[in-house]
Amino acid sequence: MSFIIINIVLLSVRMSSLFNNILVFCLLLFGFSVQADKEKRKIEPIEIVIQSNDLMQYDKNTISAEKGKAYEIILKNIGKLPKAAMGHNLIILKSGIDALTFGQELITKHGATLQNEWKPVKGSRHILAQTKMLGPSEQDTLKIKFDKSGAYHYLCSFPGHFGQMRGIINVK
Ligand SMILES: [Cu+2]
Repeated sequence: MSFIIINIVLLSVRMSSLFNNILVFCLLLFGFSVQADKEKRKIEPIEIVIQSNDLMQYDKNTISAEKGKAYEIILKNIGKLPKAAMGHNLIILKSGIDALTFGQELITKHGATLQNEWKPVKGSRHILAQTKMLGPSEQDTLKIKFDKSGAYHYLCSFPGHFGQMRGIINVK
């Protein structure tokens, strides 16, 4: 009889130590997932959506950003007109480059042509990042990090659009 009792006690001790192990394991797992969550949050890029439309407009002309953070800047063309008539892109210039001046020199100096969809192929030293030329309902994403503070101008390089399709990203 006492042998059975001892056995039961031993079994329950074993069970409780097994339970403890499971508990510790669960706590560790929870700890790891919290940590992983934190790290994921840290590296997740900040999303900025800019829309372009058939009225030759961006929906944002001023954007604030922070130095050193990762951004995903998404251009969405919500227009309906064909690309050949009302295409839009987003060209972010390097800090200190003026969008109006760059826009005026797109064709004469920076190599934008109908054949290359108005991409300023000779102006790359002035450009930080650029999307492709978008037709109706298309979108393109720029993954970008600003490594110094300042004003970064942006514009659309479709002929004549830079007059109103431009803006500034203020990075601090
Ligand atoms: Cu445009």
